Amino acid sequence: MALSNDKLAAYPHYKTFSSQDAAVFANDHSELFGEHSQLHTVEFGDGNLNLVFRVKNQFGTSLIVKQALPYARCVGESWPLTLDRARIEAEVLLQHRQQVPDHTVEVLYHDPSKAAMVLEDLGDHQILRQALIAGKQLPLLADHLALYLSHTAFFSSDFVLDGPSKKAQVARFLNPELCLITEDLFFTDPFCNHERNTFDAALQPFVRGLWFDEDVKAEVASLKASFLSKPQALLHGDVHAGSIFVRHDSTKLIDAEFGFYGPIGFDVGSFIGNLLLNYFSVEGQLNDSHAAHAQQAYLRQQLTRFEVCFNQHWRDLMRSHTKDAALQSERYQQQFLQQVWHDALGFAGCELIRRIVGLAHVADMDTIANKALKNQCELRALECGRRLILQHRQLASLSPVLQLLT
Ligand code: SR1
Ligand code: MG
Repeated sequence: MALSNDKLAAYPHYKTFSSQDAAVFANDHSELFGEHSQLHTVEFGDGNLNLVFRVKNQFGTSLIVKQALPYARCVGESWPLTLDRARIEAEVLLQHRQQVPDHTVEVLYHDPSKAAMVLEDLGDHQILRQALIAGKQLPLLADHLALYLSHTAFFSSDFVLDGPSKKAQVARFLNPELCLITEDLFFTDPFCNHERNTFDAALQPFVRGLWFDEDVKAEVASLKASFLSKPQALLHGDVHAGSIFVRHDSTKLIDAEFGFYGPIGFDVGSFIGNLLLNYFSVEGQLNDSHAAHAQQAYLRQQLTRFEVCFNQHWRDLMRSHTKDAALQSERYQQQFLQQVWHDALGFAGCELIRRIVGLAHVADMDTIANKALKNQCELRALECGRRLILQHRQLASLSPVLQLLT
């Protein structure tokens, strides 16, 4: 497919892959298939931005090829988007996999000039969002996310890297175009009457209330300022329930194209926000009230467990792996962790609101068939989001939030 788009100017070797191109790319850059393989390829990407192919041979061996398009897939060519996001994604995943190999998808090969990469196939896993909507309970989810988020953040932070190395990393992962998407969709659009917003008419009174609430707007402004100007660690940048593959005993993060150096609380808060979105959707998704209560109890338990495990990892890491002499101050370390939680709870509040009011919704809510019930679930989530935003600087931890949920 020939495209004319100035995002392509720096990419003379770029061509949007056909299924055949994806098969050749996977075969050329992996030993996995072997000489007599007959390859079958399907494009099955259902995300907002990219092409995703599964290339499989007649023996069932398979790989994933992911390629960035020079525009946002969910909107079309009218929204041009940098191809550099494929490089960022591959490099973030490679770095995160060094810290947490068990919970990061494996990048087998990547070619920035083609904006493409070969990934291990996680076909025996399921997207977390689908699992949660179906009422599945993943017992190790909180432990795994706490490990992933604490280790990836800590080892890319000032606690470990010296000034010049950290600044080189910050420069390598500036990711201005993808950050701008988050700056707009997460912090700006939902809090004003923006044309990209979409929400049901029944939510109008609540949403309009938000748009004119100066207290909410001031808190969101300070959260956005943190997102813009707090390069604490190399974030995944988009830890929603569609970026996490799960199996009963396994959890793997994928899709790190929004990666950049930002506030540690952003990834933590995005994850918490997504569990809360599912929590508020449960009554609309699960007809059996016993099953619904059990699912909500599971989600509260996982949120509690996540907080405990994250704090434990973070304190252990700060105590035993801090290289910077000044940052070894115990009092500073306590204050730092406290600040991460203040930020995280505020970001979680924004995630709750932007996924109901903004451009990019979540299936947890959108697939609730009964409209009145859907709006009831959405309003509860919006109210929780509003409170989190207003109170995040006073909230020292998740537990008072969870108490409000019971
Ligand atoms: C146009 S991109 C919309 C959303 O999808 C991504 O996964 C991010 O969450 C982004 O905000
Ligand atoms: Mg994604």
